[in-house]
Amino acid sequence: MRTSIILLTVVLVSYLFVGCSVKDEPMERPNILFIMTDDHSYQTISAYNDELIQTPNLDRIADEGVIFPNSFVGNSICAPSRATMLTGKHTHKNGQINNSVTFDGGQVTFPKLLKAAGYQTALIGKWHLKSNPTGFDYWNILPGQGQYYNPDFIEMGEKKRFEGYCTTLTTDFGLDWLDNRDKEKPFCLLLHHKAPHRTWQPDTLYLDEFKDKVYPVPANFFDKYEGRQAAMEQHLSIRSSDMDVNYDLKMEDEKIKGRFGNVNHTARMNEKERERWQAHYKPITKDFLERNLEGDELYLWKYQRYMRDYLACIRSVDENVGRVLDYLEENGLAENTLVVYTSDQGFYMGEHGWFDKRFMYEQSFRTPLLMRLPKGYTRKGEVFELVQNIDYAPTFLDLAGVEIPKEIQGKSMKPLLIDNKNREWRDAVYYHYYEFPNEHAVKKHYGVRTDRYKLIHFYDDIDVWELYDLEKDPDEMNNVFGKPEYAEIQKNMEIRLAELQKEYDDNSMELTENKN
Ligand code: SGN
Ligand code: CA
Repeated sequence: MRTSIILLTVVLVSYLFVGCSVKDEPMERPNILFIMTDDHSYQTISAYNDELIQTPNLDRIADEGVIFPNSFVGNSICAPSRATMLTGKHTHKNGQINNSVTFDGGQVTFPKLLKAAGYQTALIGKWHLKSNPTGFDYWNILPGQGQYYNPDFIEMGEKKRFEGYCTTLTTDFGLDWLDNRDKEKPFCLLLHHKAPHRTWQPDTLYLDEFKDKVYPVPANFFDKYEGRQAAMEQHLSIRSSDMDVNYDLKMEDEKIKGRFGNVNHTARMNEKERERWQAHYKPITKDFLERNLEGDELYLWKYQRYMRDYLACIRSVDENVGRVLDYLEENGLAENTLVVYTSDQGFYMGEHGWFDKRFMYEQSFRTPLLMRLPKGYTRKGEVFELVQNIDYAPTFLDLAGVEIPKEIQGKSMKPLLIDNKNREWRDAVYYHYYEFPNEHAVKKHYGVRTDRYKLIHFYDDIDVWELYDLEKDPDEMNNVFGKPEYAEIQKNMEIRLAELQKEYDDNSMELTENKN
């Protein structure tokens, strides 16, 4: 009797133990839903910063999962960033150094490897890589930059126009695909939005919601760029005609001479949309003409208009992310799906007086990254490690149990997602931007960032170094390169930069440098 009780206890305890440990194991082959927007700044997600807009649905991902305050890109512009996330390699390795070249779709990408491993793969929305997508069972993409209103989509090679607003349509197509997928297989869906890309055209339903909002002006809006030549010579200023009153801010009147002629913003709209648009913008245009603003007053007016349009675009993004999260919950997919939300890069919301991206300064080097984790991944809250868009591909492969190819330069974030224990991680991230000379005139540059310091070298038609102490100078106003008190730090950062260029095998500055 006693022996059988002991035996029974042993069996029970081991059953419980095994049962528990199985339950706690990170789940294998989770679904992957990779949502990416275009030019969405972390400053305009309330989980990061709640001073500009409330984004309850994006926050849901962070609240139920993790948020990365130190998430970066390797080259802050669209096509390069997309090629990086597909290949897990910096742009000098995947060839997509700027927006102009065509992506080599013959390369190894994570969708191809997932597909080969039995995942169903789909890409819906913005693509921008010129060559046709490879590695997807299904694709339905926007041509080029895409259109906000009644946009064209190219579905598996066939172009068709659709009625509706781009962010909503992209989501509709994503939900349709989820509904009709082969439910026997895990899925990997890339849902990639056009919004909130320039020229920030909101759903006409949400225009008025932001009309009377007044946004705080960044402390360095009137930056004079002292000691920062490349920052001085850019063309991404709200305080100049770089941001055009007609083209960007939608003031249409024969008295307003835009840089690109008088652009008709309602060309693709249906009658209802056009009516709502006119009802919103006409009184604003009238008021603008009457006030005859100049100088700083004009710049501040432009900033407020820019913010309102941009944030109204985010309003739709947030609502549509909510629709997808609801779908996952209603269809029993919340527990076995990794949900990732990110942007192809960050964006300036008036910091330094700017819009756009490209620079290695914080607002455009950083990109939002939120994840809701599948069952068994118990990490919660902020993950402070320095992560980068080279890390997405290896992370997805690792979660799916697929071997990570040696050529991939990123690191799997899987260990960071398992629990709240500290893990070994990298101490620095690398950056290299090439698109010069081009629109916005941001010089070529490369650099390194640690948790506290950033070293940048602007090159090509310029030879300027910058060093920032991000703890003392988070707004990057004070270039301390060459200052004696930073000599030691500068030396260490130079060494770290050379090490990273060796590690990532980057000598592309020599290849691309304009020698004339
Ligand atoms: C367009 C925009 C630029 C923007 C680039 C790259 N001009 O050319 O402002 O920097 O795209 O953006 S626009 O007049 O067409 O709006 S990216 O995100 O696609 O790389
Ligand atoms: Ca972009």
